[in-house]
Amino acid sequence: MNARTVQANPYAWPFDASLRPDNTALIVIDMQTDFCGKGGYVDVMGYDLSLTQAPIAPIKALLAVMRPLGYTIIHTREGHRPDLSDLPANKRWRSRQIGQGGLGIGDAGPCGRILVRGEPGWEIIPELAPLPGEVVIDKPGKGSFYATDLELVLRSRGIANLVLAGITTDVCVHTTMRDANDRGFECLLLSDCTAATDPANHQAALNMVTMQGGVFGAHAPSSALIEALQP
Ligand code: C5J
Repeated sequence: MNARTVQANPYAWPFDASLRPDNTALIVIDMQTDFCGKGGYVDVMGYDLSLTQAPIAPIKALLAVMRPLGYTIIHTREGHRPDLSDLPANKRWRSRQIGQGGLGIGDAGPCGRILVRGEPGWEIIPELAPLPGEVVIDKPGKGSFYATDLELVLRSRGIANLVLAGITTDVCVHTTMRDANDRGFECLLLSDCTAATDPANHQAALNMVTMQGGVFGAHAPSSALIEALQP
């Protein structure tokens, strides 16, 4: 099999040039209305929605390339049980410190109860809806491994390489990347398929990846990945 790598920063990714559909998954993190839709949690908190909406088109274009090639596609959703039994009190308290009118996680907002499973705001946005057969991981925390079966799914499929997209770069994407890296997965963060509610945090999150020779993996624009995927 031919070696295949992405021109990434700070190294050509993956380290062993083993980019193949059978060992590589794209994970699209938390592209939910609560994080990028009108009336969702990020909107209620008063952040600029255009920032978290920016990755929608690049992710859509990337899915159109990776799906037909047979790459594993995984989606995650951050959310809590309707009875909030999996919502730590400090997470709820902190979320109420910024929302308009004190609205926080579990409270009723314009898109239903914020970050509660089954509510309209918790759904993945229609543009990036999972296709039948794609894996969807429901997570109560910021990282995608904590209290989920993500690692079992990845190991069962023989996945070694993880391509990360979604929002937000500095919170759920970075937590997932760090956790995946500690578990031995080879990670690539896509700079245009991720975003933060603060552009400086997005840039800082990219910079952090490149320290120490690629301390958590590498990052690249999706164009570099798409180029590497060409036959
Ligand atoms: C946040 C996330 N930012 N998906 N969640 O609270 O990054």
